[in-house]
Amino acid sequence: MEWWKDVLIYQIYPRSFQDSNGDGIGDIPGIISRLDHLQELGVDAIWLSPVYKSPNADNGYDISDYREINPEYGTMEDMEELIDQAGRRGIRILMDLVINHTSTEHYWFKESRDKTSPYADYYYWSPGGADGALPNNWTGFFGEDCWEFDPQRCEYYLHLFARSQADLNYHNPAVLEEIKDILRFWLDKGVAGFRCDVINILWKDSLESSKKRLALTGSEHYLSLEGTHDILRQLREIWDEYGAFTVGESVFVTPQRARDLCGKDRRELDLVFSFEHMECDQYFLKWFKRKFRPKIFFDCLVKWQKELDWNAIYLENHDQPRSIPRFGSEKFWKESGKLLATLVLTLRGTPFLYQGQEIGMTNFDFTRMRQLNDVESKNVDKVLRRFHVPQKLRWKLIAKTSRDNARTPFQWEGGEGAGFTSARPWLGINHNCAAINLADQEGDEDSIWSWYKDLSALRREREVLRQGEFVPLEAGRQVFAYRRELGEERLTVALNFSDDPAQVSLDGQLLRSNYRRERFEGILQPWEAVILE
Ligand code: TEU
Ligand code: CA
Repeated sequence: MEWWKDVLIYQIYPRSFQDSNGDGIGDIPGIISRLDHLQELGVDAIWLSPVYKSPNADNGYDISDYREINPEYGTMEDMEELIDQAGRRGIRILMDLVINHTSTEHYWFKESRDKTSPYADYYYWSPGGADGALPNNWTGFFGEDCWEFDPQRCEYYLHLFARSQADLNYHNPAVLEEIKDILRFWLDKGVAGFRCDVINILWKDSLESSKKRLALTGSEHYLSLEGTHDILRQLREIWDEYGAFTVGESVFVTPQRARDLCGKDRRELDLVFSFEHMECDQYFLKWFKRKFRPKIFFDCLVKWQKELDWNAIYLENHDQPRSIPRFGSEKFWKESGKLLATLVLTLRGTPFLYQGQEIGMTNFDFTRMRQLNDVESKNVDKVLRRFHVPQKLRWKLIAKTSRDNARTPFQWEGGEGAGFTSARPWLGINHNCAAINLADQEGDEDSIWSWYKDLSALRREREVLRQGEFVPLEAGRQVFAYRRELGEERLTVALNFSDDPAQVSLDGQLLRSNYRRERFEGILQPWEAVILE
């Protein structure tokens, strides 16, 4: 059995986890000081969002040096200390591998501005049309043009994300060699693997214009192409040498595309994050929210459980709003927080928790654009403004969907600074930290935190929860029920995604209920989660 099928993984967004030196910014020594918390939760591996040197246009997803630590976060010694200290607790470190693009502050890019430099072809450059037209009609992920003119080289460069994130040109074999060296550099330091950022768009087959689409015009020239698979097969050789684990973030992924990446016969990556279940409360684009319908969500989860042998299970990350207001209920905050915990920790696959999820953190309570930091939110605001969308409506769309919802500082304590910092935090702390914080939940057996710890321990104890087959029982308008089966062992999970009670006909002895009841007689209370043996 591969080790990564047996573990619980926890994502840290370093900027918002723990500040150790009073500058309002989370850092690596801060993470080290909180390793006990992770150990208590039963975390086996940390996915660390980028800590490399970066001008932070996209908070580290714009890397200017892959072999340096962002000084705001600490030093390379701190990083080595983290790998070491985590290792002593049996916690592995996974780095974020962002290799579709680099920051325009990276020296490769600076060199690349000179056509005679050996780095000239490290990026996609194009002179554009005769009349100053852009090289093609593609559109980017962050709602802006994806070409930027560079006055020094007098050409445009491609950037599918922010304008300071230039796409690397893998048609130049030297680029892949650089990446291989970087992988070795980190694997030699003892990291256990990588979360691979937008990994299915590395290869662009041509820069031709294409059919206009509502979003991502041009994507047929880079989505999940053979060239990308070829790159991954080459990187796999290094990963295999070190026994490294990889989980890919792949955009517009279908079950087939996922199997092409991590099917047993292909094994280019070990796992992929799918997005379909995160899109069931939207029309086409995430900015156009629609009412959350549990049935669509359940059907989607069942579909992926069936289509793939092994899934990455998650409900939150640094790009998504928090899960309780989204899939649960703020009115039944505690109950629904525990219910979502039950879902993540009892589906078949490798569970990923995102910092703050274990205490039921909710979305930001900002009221103005000015309070936001996220480059994507800011760009989208600009685009909407261009289309004369009134300010109120712009804010409504952005507030619900902004990535900053998940990026507010961790709420360790109730007081000012929330135990996160003694200074002014880089991004506002939610005022509900007086009510939602770890310190309070630690002393409370009935808290969301205690429930996470309990279920994480149960999962560790019961092999059926880790390795068992998934058998769907009910995916209705309210209730999601399924069984996990391993040999003679059977556990049934029933979840009521509703403010109203629900009746189910399931048998078995009650093992857990988030209503702390003694017996279960077939009625699920609002947002009740039960596990039956
Ligand atoms: O995300 C890629 C991605 O698909 C999301 O950014 C998504 O497109 C976005 O939220 C728009 O809805 C990865 C990282 O997770 C993200 O933080 C980075 O900004 C992005 O890549 C660029 O590196
Ligand atoms: Ca700091």
